[in-house]
Amino acid sequence: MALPITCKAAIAFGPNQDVVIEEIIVAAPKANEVRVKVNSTAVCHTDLYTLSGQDGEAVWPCILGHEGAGVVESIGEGVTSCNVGDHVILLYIPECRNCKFCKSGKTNLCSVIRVTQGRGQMPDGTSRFSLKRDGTPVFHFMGCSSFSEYTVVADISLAVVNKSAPLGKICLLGCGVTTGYGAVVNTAKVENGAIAAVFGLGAVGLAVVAALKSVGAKRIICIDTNLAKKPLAEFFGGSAVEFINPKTDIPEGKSIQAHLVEITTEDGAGGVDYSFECVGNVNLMRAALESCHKGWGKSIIIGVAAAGQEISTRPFQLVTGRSWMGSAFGGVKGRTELPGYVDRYLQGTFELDKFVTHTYSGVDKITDAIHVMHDAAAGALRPVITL
Ligand code: NAD
Ligand code: AHE
Ligand code: ZN
Repeated sequence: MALPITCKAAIAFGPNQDVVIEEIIVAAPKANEVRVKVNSTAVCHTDLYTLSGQDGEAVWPCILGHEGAGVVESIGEGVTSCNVGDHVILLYIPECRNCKFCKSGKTNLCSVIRVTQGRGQMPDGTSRFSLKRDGTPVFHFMGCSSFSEYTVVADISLAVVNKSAPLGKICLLGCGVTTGYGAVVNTAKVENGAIAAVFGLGAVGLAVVAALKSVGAKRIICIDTNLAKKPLAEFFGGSAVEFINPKTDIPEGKSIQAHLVEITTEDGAGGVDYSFECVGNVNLMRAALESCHKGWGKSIIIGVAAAGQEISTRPFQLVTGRSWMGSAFGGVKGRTELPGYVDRYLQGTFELDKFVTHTYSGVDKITDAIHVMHDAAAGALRPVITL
């Protein structure tokens, strides 16, 4: 029987505050739960978003982090899907293989533990984390909480992967890179020769760019307010990339959508076949939709907008054949598909290394990693912390 573990974690006590490194007690895993020694975690923009107070589901204090990989330390009663010592990637979208969603064959949005996960709880409605100093319970986050040396997750929230893969790289498959890649191949189903626009070139947007290149997109029009992203776009997208800084490259008084339609006009009609919003800005979501070609253009929302915000456009945009879609974790079923992504990384056919722009050692450095994600001049895609 596993015993509680004392370790360090980065605690988020409230919005717009630095996380605080504290000793915590991590309880033993209960039935159908797994305790993981987190080896590596990256920081995703969504961690910043929740820490900024824009996430309507935030609960405090909590342990953020959801791009994590580690080693199974102990398992609770009834766990059969993994063993102690297995290497795993944490999954914020679990895969139970038994709920209405999993069985539909239409979505990756397994919903069996979504309600408790959104409340920062384990499936039984309680937490496995508490502060060592006074026993205060600490909430979980996105079913992962990777900003801790040890975490407890549901057994359906883990992908067991090849042990030879470096955990400091494959932790990225827990969110951003997989999301961008999957949005192209699973959600949009982009075909060879397509014209696409990508709004926002963080790790998510650049993973979209890489996937567009891999499926043979003819033009990959990249839009970012940070010029430093241009060489990265060219690295991931090659010669198909065109870069637009909307602050400097668009004629005065012209919208980005009007510009995109103009530069793609052929035979009297213009617009991109596919657009991807990878920022979380509702104005850009509209621009992305309205950049699409009449009759068939598809716009995929990936960015997460602040609680309470809404999107709008003239319904005529949809009546005339454009589609507005969304993508969570790129439509990827984590337990089934991530082991294959890891194998492709090991074979050299799936890029991860170039997304790791900053590395840190020790849980104490999570604050620095969060700060670097906020610093546009640092050009961070993914800071990875080895715990
Ligand atoms: P990031 O902060 O690393 O990158 C955002 C990029 O957008 C930056 O390059 C920034 O310069 C650019 N940008 C900001 N404002 C802009 C504007 N007005 N016009 C053009 N570019 C602009 O973020 P990330 O980690 O790549 O995540 C991107 C978004 O995707 C976030 O909203 C995140 O929460 C969301 N996300 C969603 C999923 C999902 O499953 N749907 C998964 C991961 C992340
Ligand atoms: N808590 C937010 C929702 C945030 C959101 O949309 N999350 C994405 C993943 S972002 C990963 O970096 C997602 O997968 N959503 C599906 C889900 O079930 O949460 C809010 O607005 O309340
Ligand atoms: Zn994320």
